[in-house]
Formats: sequence, structure tokens, C-alpha cells
Amino acid sequence: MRPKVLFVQPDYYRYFVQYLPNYEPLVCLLLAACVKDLAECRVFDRRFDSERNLRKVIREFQPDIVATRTHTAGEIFTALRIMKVAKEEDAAITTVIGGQHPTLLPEDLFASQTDVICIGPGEEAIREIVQTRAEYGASADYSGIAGLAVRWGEHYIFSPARPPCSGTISWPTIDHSLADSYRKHYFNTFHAKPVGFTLTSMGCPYRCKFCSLWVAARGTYRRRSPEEIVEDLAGQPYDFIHITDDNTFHNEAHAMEVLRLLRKRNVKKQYLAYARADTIVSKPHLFEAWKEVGLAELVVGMEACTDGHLDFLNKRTSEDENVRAHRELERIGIRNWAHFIVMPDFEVKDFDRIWNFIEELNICYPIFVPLTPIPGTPLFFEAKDRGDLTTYDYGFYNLMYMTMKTRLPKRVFYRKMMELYAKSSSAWTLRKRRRTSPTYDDHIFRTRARMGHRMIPRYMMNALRQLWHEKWFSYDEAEADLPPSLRRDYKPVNYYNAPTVAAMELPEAGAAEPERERVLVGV
Ligand code: B12
Ligand code: SF4
Repeated sequence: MRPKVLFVQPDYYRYFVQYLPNYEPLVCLLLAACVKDLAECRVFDRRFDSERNLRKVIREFQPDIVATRTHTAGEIFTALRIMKVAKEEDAAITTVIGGQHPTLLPEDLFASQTDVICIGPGEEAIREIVQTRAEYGASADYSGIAGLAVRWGEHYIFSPARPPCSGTISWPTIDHSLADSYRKHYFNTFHAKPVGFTLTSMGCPYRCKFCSLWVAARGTYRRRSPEEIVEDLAGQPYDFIHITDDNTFHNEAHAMEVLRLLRKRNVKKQYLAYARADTIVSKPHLFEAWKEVGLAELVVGMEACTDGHLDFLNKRTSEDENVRAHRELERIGIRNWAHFIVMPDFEVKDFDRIWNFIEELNICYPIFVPLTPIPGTPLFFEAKDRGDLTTYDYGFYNLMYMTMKTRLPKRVFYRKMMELYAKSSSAWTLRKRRRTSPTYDDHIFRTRARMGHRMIPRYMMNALRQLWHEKWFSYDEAEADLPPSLRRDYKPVNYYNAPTVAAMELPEAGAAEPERERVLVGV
């Protein structure tokens, strides 16, 4: 009989403020597609369904494997809860977890309810896990499968690494109907309609200091074939698609080929994608052409408005490129979701400088992100070693809160950050942008402003909770209960995370890496 696999998208963790678009659980659907010939699959979206129903589904469906994931660091707690529920319902279920946090810091998932942790890409790993479970049943030994940490009594065994390689990857066709029972929840408020999402490439050749993507991708850049991408985009049950690659337009020839096929097939959809400022400046023709096939918006990591901060962030762009990139997008008619990093060393004048920059360029949709040492990245280990971390609850590590020491008192820091949001969505700004920006969209601007107003009280409550946590938290008393990566004795020795940026200078893309010895680590 074919094994049964229940893929569970975990619920948001506390301190997360719900204001983003809700998308299909792509990873669950992708992994289900990877094993569709081997197993009977179901998808449970815990974001929109209760724990009671999860228990009910487990009892009815009787899965052999419950597979879940984390999106942000905080979700290690909700994912652990899901695996606990699975084990409580049936101890013979094999629990499997993957995602960026388990990849970079698998030790944080060591717990009696976690059987298998996937470190790195999951497409092949999940197939081998399902095959092994089908062959050997509940007592299967998964430690022969590469890229896993496998529970072994009271310990975990690390199998040889399965690092990703640069080059072409191929995804099977996704069966979107597996998530049909939650379809009404998949809605993007900005666009007032459901929006699809997919990836055309993964990883990035750059090494920005704040970014976790190249760390998790081990410095590689992988992309799907143009034919497969166009098939995917055309087959999506949505007419607006968010292409959430890390760096979509890095390879011009590839981007042009996708464009050619989109035109040939006459695919008429709209897209939101990501691009670097220097790519926009150096290849405006690419974006002009993509605009014609439906590229409506870009997330542009502008990050800073001074060359000093850009250099510190290792962004490899300049203030001038940011200025020119925005002007190009305005000329072409592509909306710019310009992202700015709010640095811990900001003084009042730095907040003002960012606002002046936005005003001067007339940017309609800026987003402000506090510099976050994403767990498992070199920046995280540096901050931890220097004693710069102030927050020891991973629930706050979701790019919305400042979890490090700041030069300004944190209350002032948060107030200034909120002012940036308030100013960028005020009635005065609305009137100015409407008059002067060719990419102004009334619905999006007003929705962003409305959501901001709805979000701010909840956000400020969470920020106050964070200040409370920072004031009263005793590291010495709580250390033993923290996830291992937050403890003093944690050493980033695993093959994915690395203590410094220099240590991440990896072998040639695609070159084989030495196999790791199996190591035993206590639970
Ligand atoms: C798409 C996306 C979103 C979508 C989510 C859509 C959805 N329904 O999942 C949207 C735009 C809504 C979103 C929102 C947010 N996101 Co987001 N998002 C991404 C993005 C760009 C891609 C993730 C993805 O789906 N990748 C495609 C899959 C196929 O790749 P993968 O996740 O790496 O999974 C592979 C392996 O890890 C493994 N694997 C993964 N899970 C499992 C499970 C099993 C069982 C197995 C075997 C293997 C396995 O196999 C997969 C295939 O190889 C990543 C950046 C990135 N490139 O990873 C950020 C990213 C994950 N997001 C991030 C953040 C912070 C957020 C927000 C908190 C932002 C905010 N402040 O609001 C919110 C929170 C959302 C939430 N809690 O659910 C951070 C997380 C940082 C961290 N480690 O804590 C990331 C890494 C971006 C970043 N560095 O800035 N996001
Ligand atoms: S260019 Fe973007 S995806 Fe690439 S390393 Fe920098 S921030 Fe990360």
C-alpha cells in the first residue's frame, strides 16, 4: 500500500502582525508534487485551520508521515507543536521538518517529537524519506539519506551533506487543488484579489551582510528552465503572480528567453518580482520589455541612502544607482516597493535623511525593515558574540522588530520608524504622489495606508512586549530553556551555517563538497 503523507503549513507565531498577503503553501504543494507517484498526499494549512481539526484529520487520514516546515525563526515553536500533536495522535507517525531555520540551525528542532530534519533542498530528500518509510515502516532508518539530521534514541545523527549546486533545477507540476479547501483565504489585500506565487530561481550570487538567502543557498544560484517557468506561470489559477525569487533578473539571457516564451504563448498575466537597483540601471531595456508582458511591480532592495551604509551592508550598489533605478522604474511605469533597512546605529538625523530621500524621489510605496540578525547567518553570530543581541525570543526575529542594541533609546527608535510609515501614507503624501508619480495607484496607496493604521496599535503592543522582555529577561536564568543556537556554548559547526562572511567563501559553484562524518549530538 502507498504511504500517506500529510503536509502541514504551520500557523504564524506570536508577535507576527498579519498584514501581508496570504499565499498558497507553496512548499507543501511542491513537496507533495515531488512524491505524488509514491504516496497519497494531503495538505493542511494550520494558518487557517484549528489544532482540533488537525487532530481530526490525522485520525481520519492516518498518515505515515507528517511533514512540516518553518518560514521564519519563530515558527520553530509552532512547527514543534504540530509534530507533538502528530506524535500524540499516533506515535508511529514519522515527523519530518525542513525550511531555512532547520537548514541553518537544525539543533533548534531537536526534540522528542522530531524524527527527521531536512537540511538543505527537500525535493529529492522527501522522495527518499517516503521510499524508505514505504519499505521499512515505522522503524525505518533514515540516516542513510543525505542532507538529514535523524533522531537516534536520545541523539541525532547527521548524514552526509546535500548542498545545493548552481545550475538548472526542475520542479514537477504542482497540483494546486490540494489546497482548494483553503482557497478563499488566499487573498492579497493590496490587489483586492487572490494572487499566486512561484519561484523561477533560487539563491543569489551576491553576499549582502544582512541577508540569509545566499547563506541558506550556500552561495549558489539555481534556476528553472524557461519552458518550465512559462508552463508554471500559464497554468497558475491566478492572473496576478508574485515571483518571489531572491534575484529574478540576474541572468539577462534567461530572463529574455522567459519573456520570449511568454509572448509566444500569449500569456496575459501581471507579475510582481524582485530586482537589484544596479540591474535596473544597467538593463533598463529588460524591464521595458517585461513591462509589456505584465511586470507591474518590483521589490527593490534599496536598503540605504548613503554609500557608507550600503558599503557596510556589502550591497555593492550606490546611492546614485538607487536614485537612477527609481527614476527608470517611474519612466517605465513599474511600481517600486523600495525596501529600506533601519540600522541600529541610526540617530534622528538618519531617519530624517531616509525620509528626505523618499520625498525627493517621490517614492510611493516604501517599506522599512529593522536590520535583523537572521538566526544562522554570519551577522547573527557576529552580533551574538559581540553581545549586541537584546532579544532572546525568536518570535521577534521576523524583520519587523529591532532585536539588537540601538544608539537611540528603543522607544524613540520605534517612534521614528512609525513616523516613517505615517509620513509615507499621510493624506499630504497621497495628494503629492497622485499629482506627480506616474506609478501612483490609488487603491494600493490607500490600502497600504489603511493596513498601516490597523497594524500600528498591534505592532506597538508587541514592541512594548519586546521592551518588557528586554528589561526583565535574565539570560543567566533562562539560558538552559532557550533554543540551542541562542545559548552561549552553541558553536556554528554545522555545514550550512558559518561564523563569518569570509568563512562562507565557498568552493566554485557546483564543485563537490567533502562528505561530513556522521556525528552524534545529544537531544
Ligand atoms: C515566498 C516568501 C514569502 C511569502 C510566503 C508565502 C507562503 N505561503 O509561504 C510571503 C510574501 C507571504 C512572505 C511573508 C513573510 N516572510 Co517570507 N519569504 C518568502 C521567500 C521569498 C521564499 C520562500 C519559499 O517559499 N521558497 C521556496 C521553497 C521551495 O524554498 P525553501 O523555503 O528554501 O524550501 C526548500 C528547503 O528549505 C526544503 N524544505 C522547506 N520546507 C521543507 C519541509 C520538509 C518536510 C522538507 C523535507 C524540506 C523542506 O525544501 C524546499 C525545496 O528545496 C523567502 C526567501 C527565500 N528565498 O527563502 C522569504 C523568507 C522565508 N521570508 C522571511 C520573512 C521574515 C517573512 C515575513 C516575516 C516578513 C514580514 N516581516 O512580514 C513574512 C512572514 C510570513 C509567515 N510567517 O508565513 C524571511 C525569513 C527569515 C528567517 N529565517 O527568519 C525569508 C528567508 C526572507 C528574508 N531573508 O528576508 N514570505
Ligand atoms: S542581492 Fe538580495 S538576495 Fe542577493 S544577497 Fe543581496 S539581499 Fe540577498
